[in-house]
Amino acid sequence: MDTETEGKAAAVEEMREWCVALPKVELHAHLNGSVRNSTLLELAKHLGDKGVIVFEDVKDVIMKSDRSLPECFKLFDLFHILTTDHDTVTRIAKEVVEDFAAENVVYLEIRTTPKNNEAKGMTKRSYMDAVIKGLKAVEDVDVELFGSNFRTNETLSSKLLDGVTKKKKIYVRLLLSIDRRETTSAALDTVNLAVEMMDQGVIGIDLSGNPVVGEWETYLPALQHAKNMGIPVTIHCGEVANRKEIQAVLDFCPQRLGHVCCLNDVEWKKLKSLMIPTKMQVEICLTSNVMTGGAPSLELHHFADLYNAKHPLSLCTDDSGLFSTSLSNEYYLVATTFGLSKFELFQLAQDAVQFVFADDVVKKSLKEVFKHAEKRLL
Ligand code: 6MZ
Repeated sequence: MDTETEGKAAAVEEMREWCVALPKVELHAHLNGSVRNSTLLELAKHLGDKGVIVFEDVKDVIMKSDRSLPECFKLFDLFHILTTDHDTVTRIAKEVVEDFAAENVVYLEIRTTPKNNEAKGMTKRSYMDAVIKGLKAVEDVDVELFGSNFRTNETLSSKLLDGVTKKKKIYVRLLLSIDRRETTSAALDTVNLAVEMMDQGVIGIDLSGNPVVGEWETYLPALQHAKNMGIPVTIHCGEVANRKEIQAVLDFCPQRLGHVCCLNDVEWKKLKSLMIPTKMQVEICLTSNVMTGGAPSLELHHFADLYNAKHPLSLCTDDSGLFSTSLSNEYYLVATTFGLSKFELFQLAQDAVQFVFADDVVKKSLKEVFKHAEKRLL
């Protein structure tokens, strides 16, 4: 390698490490889309040995790196076969938090679809209990879920007495997803479950699922119920060019929108101008959008347009496992594709604090995290 190439490689490495060290806020991460490939392969092997699936076929599908939008939803059906029993749900929830914390995500909103599965004795409630059990099982980092730490003071202080260095801390909150395949009644069940679990780390509702399936009118009563109950809502919007639905979503005015890929000029204008009471924040998922064709390329991604218009946005992974990305990588991509400086990347990460669904106490403590990090990173 000549000196120039070596210098370039060192600069890339330095920038990647800086993006990992940057404290980050993740607002759009689907639980089952964020599962480690190694875990999926292990689960597939286990089901293969039991004759439930053909491991070799599944292995190739898991390891494939390019995925179209329809392929993603076929894959989710496979993931759900692999992951949907209580113990596995607990395991993946634990691992997903560990993975985000390892790359310095300091606040994580995980969204997941509560699932009924009679064969496994699973109800939407027991599914969510299994998720929460997983969050409580994390040991490498301190997980803050309810506004107070899980671990008792006794355990914490004994760790300090043992001379163990202070652990990283991550705030985790849960959003319950309504799958577009669900009926009005099932969607309402999910919102009612969110109401029931508001004191257990659940803080919002998401509408997601295959964008070519289902009708807006089916979910509207549940989304309206969430709104009436004061539960924050985020909606996947414009993953495909469904003009009627994009219009309806913009009229509904959720607090946040995911993706917003296929908006036309009038819809862009509307999104940028609506103030009810503030602008709707956009969860930007670069890698996901490019892989699934929602954006033609990284360079032509609508991030640039929204960023230049100073529209509120945050970088997110969507499905870090499925798309082999990480939140640090998404920041790195923004730096290298759009030329943002470290100062601008820091601002972008810090600004995401304003859009978390958690309360002002959490926001205040996250602002402190960034204040401390600023001295170190800039
Ligand atoms: C729409 C998506 C998605 O809920 O089982 N999901 N919905 N667009 C996307 N972009 C690619 N990525 C994930 O996580 C998996 C579920 O999240 C939704 C789909 O409904 C998928 O089945 P959970 O934890």
